[in-house]
Amino acid sequence: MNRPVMEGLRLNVPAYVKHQRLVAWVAEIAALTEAKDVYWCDGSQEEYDRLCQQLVDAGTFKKLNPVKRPNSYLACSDPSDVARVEDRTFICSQKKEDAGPTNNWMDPAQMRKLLQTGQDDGTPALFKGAMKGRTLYVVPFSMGPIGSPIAHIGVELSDSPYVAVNMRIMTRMGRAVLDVLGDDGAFVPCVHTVGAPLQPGQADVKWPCNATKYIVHYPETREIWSYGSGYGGNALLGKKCFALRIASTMGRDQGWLAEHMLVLGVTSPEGKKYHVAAAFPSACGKTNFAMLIPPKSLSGWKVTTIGDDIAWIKPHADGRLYAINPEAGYFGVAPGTNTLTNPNCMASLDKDVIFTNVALTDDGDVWWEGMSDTAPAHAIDWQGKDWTPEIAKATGAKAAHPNARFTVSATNNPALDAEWDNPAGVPIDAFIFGGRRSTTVPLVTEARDWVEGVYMAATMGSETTAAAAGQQGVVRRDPFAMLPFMGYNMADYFQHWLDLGKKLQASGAKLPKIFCVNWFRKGADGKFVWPGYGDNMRVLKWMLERVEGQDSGEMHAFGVTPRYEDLSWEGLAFTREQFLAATHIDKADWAAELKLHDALFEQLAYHLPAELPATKAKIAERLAQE
Ligand code: SAT
Ligand code: MN
Repeated sequence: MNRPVMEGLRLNVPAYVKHQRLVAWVAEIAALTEAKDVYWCDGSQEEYDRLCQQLVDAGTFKKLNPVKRPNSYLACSDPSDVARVEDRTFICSQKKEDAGPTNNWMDPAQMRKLLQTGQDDGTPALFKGAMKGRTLYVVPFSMGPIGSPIAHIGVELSDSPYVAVNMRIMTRMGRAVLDVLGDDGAFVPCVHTVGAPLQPGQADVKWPCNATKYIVHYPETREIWSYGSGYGGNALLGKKCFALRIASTMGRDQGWLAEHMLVLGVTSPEGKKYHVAAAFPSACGKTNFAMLIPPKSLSGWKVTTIGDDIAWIKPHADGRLYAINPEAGYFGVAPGTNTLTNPNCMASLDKDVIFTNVALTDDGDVWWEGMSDTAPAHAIDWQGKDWTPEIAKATGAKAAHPNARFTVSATNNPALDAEWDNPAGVPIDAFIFGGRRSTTVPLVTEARDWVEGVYMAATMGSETTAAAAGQQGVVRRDPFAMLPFMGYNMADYFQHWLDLGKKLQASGAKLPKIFCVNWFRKGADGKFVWPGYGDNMRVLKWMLERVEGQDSGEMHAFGVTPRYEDLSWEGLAFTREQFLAATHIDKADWAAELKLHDALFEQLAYHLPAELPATKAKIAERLAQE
């Protein structure tokens, strides 16, 4: 089947590939992008090692000291390509209203001209010739256990070997996926280019990318086209693009949920197992929470990880919601991670890791801010410059970029849940929604019912982080922690959650409880009031007691909160005053907060479910009476 597409280009289709539509599509993209050649990833260890060596030879990867960090690499990106680009991310539905006011939208016909076919004024399409001088990697991947009825398959065509090796860690990738696809299986086509074609004789750079970036989704045809970036969620298209934006539209159409949630298992001292799904915005501690180690005084409790970023959640015949982690690895934030904040994560990073944008130490290992109390006396920072604590003090230079990441297989995690790979998923007992808020939002609140829970999740706010390009630390509404990841109209998504709740309730099932948390409140001294990390187990334990029907806590304007005596304080010096600082509800702050909810509802007026403003009115009324 090695038929030439263009002069000199062969498709190199392996004999095991039986899917003619896939082959035809690869041929079409290879012709459009004028790739130098085509390579089909089989997902083997041998292939991974070979591609990593190739990246070392190209200068993209630095192999780390094999004694200190076996089989691990460091990549440093172009300084302009360090995070997701939300303002360059588009949902190109046929109708603008279906993308909704929280997404960038362009007419799909217009976008196709811009990316694929060329514009009316003769401007060539961005993808035309975009892979010149580069290999096109065919990366077949499964989101979810291979062959699982809940899993879905994608194929990413990328000119980045960095993407190919990261995809091998982050997804189930390779030949086994094509075997499941057979000769006519459905897959989500994902096209990715760094947008840096090479002319004959032109030397490559370490991190090719383009100042122009487009991260484009066509929800109706379930296609992804990504141009110009090689970083994270912009380029590893199985993650945010497929598993959240495209999957959320699949979930809307098919009656399930694709959520920006970690999923954890928690086992009580009595041996009862619960499962909790928790939504937090990017870089707000999902990985830490999913790998939590309880404090000594609660050591009878055990937390295990099912997923750290994304959950696909489907209603089961038994009336409950079951969740799987569609991913197979973690793409987590390195800075701030250490043996105290997340020992399980640190242990996961002992070997077989790809680090991106952390610092290189003189002994060939990695370092990042917050990894240890004492910084190395000298390192090479993520931009390749000399770094010392003195330089940092004088210039503020960071050794690692604040959005520096590690890519590591889930199987490296010592706290991995035994069920993490179960194709049936795990039944969810509680949902948690949390933002990063220095003020206003109390430590934990339980919604009175599903509708109030949806209200709390829909109106959630969070301070922006380095995970996305743009200003940091500003509060924005981030409904369900899905603002950057919604594949359709946000108001329709709220309706989808309400409908699902109604449907489950009608079946007589016990709905998961919904909680809202804030680990990030600060005191007058500017320091976090709540210790967080392992001590979050104290809050989690209270939630599970509530799931068990315990009458602990008190009702207030938004729902139920624990009293001081409702949490276990053994082993932690945390006074009533501190508890009050973490939990108090300030009327004036909340009056201002509710105005922001109004502003959100105004923005989302089209199709906004009437239940939400009605819930707001009730909350405002209760608040006034308090
Ligand atoms: O770059 S990613 O989108 O994968 C990370 C994140 O923002 O959560
Ligand atoms: Mn995320």
